[in-house]
Amino acid sequence: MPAYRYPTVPASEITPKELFLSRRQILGGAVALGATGLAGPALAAPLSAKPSAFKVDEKQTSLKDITTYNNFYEFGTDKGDPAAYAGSLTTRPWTVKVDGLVNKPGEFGIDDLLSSMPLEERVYRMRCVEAWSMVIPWIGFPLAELLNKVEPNGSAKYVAFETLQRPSEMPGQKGFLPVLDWPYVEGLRLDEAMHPLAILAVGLYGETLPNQNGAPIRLVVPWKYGFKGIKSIVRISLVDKQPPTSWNRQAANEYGFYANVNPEVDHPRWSQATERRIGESSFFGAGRHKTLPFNGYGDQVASLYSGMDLRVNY
Ligand SMILES: Nc1nc2c(c(=O)[nH]1)N[C@H]1C(S)=C(S)[C@@H](COP(=O)(O)O)O[C@H]1N2
Ligand SMILES: [Mo]
Repeated sequence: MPAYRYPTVPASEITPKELFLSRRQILGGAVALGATGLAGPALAAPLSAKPSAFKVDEKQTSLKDITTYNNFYEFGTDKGDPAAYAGSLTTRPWTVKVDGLVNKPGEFGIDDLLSSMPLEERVYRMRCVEAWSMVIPWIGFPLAELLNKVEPNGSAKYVAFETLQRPSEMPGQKGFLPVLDWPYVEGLRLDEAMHPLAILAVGLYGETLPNQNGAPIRLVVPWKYGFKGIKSIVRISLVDKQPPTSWNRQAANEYGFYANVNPEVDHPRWSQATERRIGESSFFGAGRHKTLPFNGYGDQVASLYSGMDLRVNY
């Protein structure tokens, strides 16, 4: 594996999308020709989607930042690792198995999902538990659309998600001392999963999802910390008990099952009151954004948690 890193670019440099896309194509072409031998981002294909009313009115993070500053530990723990190493992930053929407490379990091919699901653009804030954030124009469809197809039965209470396990293409899964137990797993309560804001994303910025962002299909739950947004999903199971989740298993006192964005509950090692918006400058704390309860989606989701003590059920 070449120790390739994206060159550091000053935060002040803003690359217009077209220019950046053509650079990706040049990079992709170089990889195809074997000229460099570097793993690079996969070539993206255009994906059309209806605009939607789910759209935050804030400056969108650049495509370059969204695709070069990532958390995807299957490819390494540095922010640049996924962009450097995920290019070789094979994302076709790809099926998502949906099973468990349902009347009609099924396996869904990714291209069938892309052509049959109502694709919408959703411009959401994303707030990582590490106190940085982005604004991302996703393309996706409501998770509820897929769950309704399989008809959860009366005993289904939670939804469990699982990422691909393929150490031959995911160098982070081969480690001698793995950071996480693989495969990466996540979960939602069924009513959270059915909420219209919860989507399965298959693209961003008008194109199919770059591998480093969780190709070909990943979860986006904008009112929760970013680690709930499990990438490269191969299985979704309806279950009756709260399923284990990767970061909670790794450090239960630091990462809860619910993980709703909450500026009043600090991480044991840092404050969650503010966040650094990627692509914006901030010197000694100036220029940081205030973190909003439920990441700003409280009007839409707070009722899911009425009666729950969110300081306990973090
Ligand atoms: N399978 C898997 N999914 C994952 C992760 C991961 O390491 N593996 N990281 C999570 C974390 S911590 C964050 S913040 C988001 C980052 O998504 P992005 O790289 O598309 O911004 O993906 C989440 N999904
Ligand atoms: Mo994160």
